[in-house]
Amino acid sequence: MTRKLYIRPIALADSPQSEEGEAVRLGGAMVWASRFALIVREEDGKVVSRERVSAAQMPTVLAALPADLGAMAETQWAGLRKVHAPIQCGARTIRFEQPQVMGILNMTPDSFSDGGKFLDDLEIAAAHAAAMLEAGAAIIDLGGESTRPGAAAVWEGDELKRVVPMVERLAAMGAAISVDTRRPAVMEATLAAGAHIINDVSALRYDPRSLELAAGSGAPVVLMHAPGKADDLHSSADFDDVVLDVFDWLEARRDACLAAGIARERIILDPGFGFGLSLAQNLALFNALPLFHALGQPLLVGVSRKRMIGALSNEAPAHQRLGGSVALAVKAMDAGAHFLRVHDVSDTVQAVRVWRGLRDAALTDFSQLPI
Ligand code: 7PJ
Repeated sequence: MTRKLYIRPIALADSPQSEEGEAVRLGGAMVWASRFALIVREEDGKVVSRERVSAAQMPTVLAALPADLGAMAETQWAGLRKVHAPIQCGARTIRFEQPQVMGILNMTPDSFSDGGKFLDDLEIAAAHAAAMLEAGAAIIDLGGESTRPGAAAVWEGDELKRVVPMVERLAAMGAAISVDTRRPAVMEATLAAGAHIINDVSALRYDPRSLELAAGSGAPVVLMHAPGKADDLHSSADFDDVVLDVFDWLEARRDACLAAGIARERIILDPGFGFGLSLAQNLALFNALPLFHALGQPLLVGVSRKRMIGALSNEAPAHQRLGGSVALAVKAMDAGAHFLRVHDVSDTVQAVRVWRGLRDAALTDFSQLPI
């Protein structure tokens, strides 16, 4: 790695009328930023400089950078301001100007928060999915393999048996469907059965055939960061700087996917909360979410009921983490996240609607601001 530069938004606003003067819109979301940290780090991973730059100053500052950093900076500056084209999931169009809720449907015996509930009864699972759609979920994320720490790997045949019939049911309901899987055979079978999006917590690393399959399928893909090898998603990593290392990692995976023929408009990125990260690392990464817009892709955040919430709330068990999940969903929206992957759809959709109402008001009423 050579010297690298990062543009991290540090002053966010709810409208372009920021008190700091000019603000730019992040990732086409209802989120603006008026001030940025320009961070440079050397090949050895050490950050060597940080400079604050306002949105208004940015073009001048970028033009004055040395050539090696200048090109990187221009790419990130364009990435931060990129408006993402909608994605098509069958008859449904998913747009990015407001946060979209992805409802989790686990067909697993051992998921940490709802394991076993839906496995044996397709009717109960289908009713739960229908309720999530009714409550306003834009996408149903169907999983047949638990990726919680210590979960046993499932046999591919079992995973197929768990998810394919459910995909057929969801497709018949007209749902937009993503499938949370690391296996190309499961990707292929579920896409054939009517699924639309591949959600791979190994970012298409678990099986080398996944890249080719995903490229050939034309389906949008969610690439999630997980440290370590693709078959041990919870091994902890030795980061120089968790935020910048995850950024570089996602950028490299995105570029590997582009090289394999996956279209840029079909790549969604996810920092991978909870996977191999300490509480401090999860929190640092979460606070740095706005930086990830610089990659120029839609962002997905999955923190629902995760352990970091328990760790901050007297070890509340998974089913008592709604308040923390909604608090983090709101923070993710403030950071411009495009997708929220959640268990509690109706509560999260309500939070999205209230958040959206506040943003609409901020965009239309400037009468209280100083001139
Ligand atoms: C995530 C996921 C996540 C994406 C899981 C759990 C563990 N996919 N699959 N992002 N987490 N894209 O739900 O707690 O954070 S499984």
